[in-house]
Amino acid sequence: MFSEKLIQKLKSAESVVFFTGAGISAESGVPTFRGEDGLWKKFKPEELANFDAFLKNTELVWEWYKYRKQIIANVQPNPGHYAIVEFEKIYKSFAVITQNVDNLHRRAGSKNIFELHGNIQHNYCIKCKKDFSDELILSKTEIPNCDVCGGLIRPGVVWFGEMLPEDQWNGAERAALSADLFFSVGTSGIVYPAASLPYLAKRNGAYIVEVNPDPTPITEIADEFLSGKSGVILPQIVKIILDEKEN
Ligand code: BV8
Ligand code: ZN
Repeated sequence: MFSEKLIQKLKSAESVVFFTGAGISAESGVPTFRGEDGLWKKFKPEELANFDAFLKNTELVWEWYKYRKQIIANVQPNPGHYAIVEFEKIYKSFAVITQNVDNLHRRAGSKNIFELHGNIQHNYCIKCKKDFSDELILSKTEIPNCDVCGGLIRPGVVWFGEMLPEDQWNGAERAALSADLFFSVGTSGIVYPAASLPYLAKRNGAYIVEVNPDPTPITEIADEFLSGKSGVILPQIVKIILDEKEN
């Protein structure tokens, strides 16, 4: 199922990076953004995932995020997330760069994670930046306000038009530049600057492996396109590496 070249790369790689999108959480039951069951089928990203929309339709935007928080609170990591945890044990230089805000990589046990678009289980006051837990947010029906300064509380995710957290972006860029094996898993490669990372890694000599049921813009530069579900394909790759190590 896998090319000799990929097997060689798996054996010789020193620094491995996984760049993930909503597709890796699909098998956990988390709807993707642009797929058939896409979250944005009902809503448009510009209507919801941006700060102006939040100020204009605070009630609607909070409703959408509470709906997504409930989903996330009731799902588990899937074999794709756990396979990536195994990769981290095998390769001494390793990073997960995720666009996902669902915290599933951390819950699966991944350690070196760069969360480019924040984390839906975080919330903070837009005025004084105080952090607020989901328990408090989900216990309220009305729009949540800060108990210190009265400011409006927002979800801790990066919206369109907002800068990515600098430390996360810088770490992700450094990891992409140093990778000799770069997996792009479950992302449509549409959202920037995140989607520029596979191109950056490629330019720096990384071997690019894409895992996705469908081709994406990234497929053009991928050295390998493994068409299928990450929850099926990634555990198969881990098995190959472990078998190779035994022989
Ligand atoms: C910024 C958090 C600027 C919130 C998200 C025109 C051209 C280029 C860029 C732009 C442009 N106009 C505007 C921009 C910039 C904009 C952008 O890129 N827009 C796009 C839509 C064109 N980007 C930004 O605004 C970013 N900020 O640029 O700042 C700036 C500069 C200077 C100074 C100030 C500001 C911020 C972007 C962050 C937006 N936040 N989410 C929330 O989640 O609510 S984006 C959102 O999309 C999620 O984070 C998601 O992760 C991300 C990417 O989506 P994917 O993960 O790829 O998911 P998708 O559904 O699309 O695809 C799923 C894939 O999985 C599919 O391919 C499917 O086939 C596959 N799949 C399905 N099942 C499986 C599977 N794969 C494997 N296994 C399976 N089982
Ligand atoms: Zn406050």
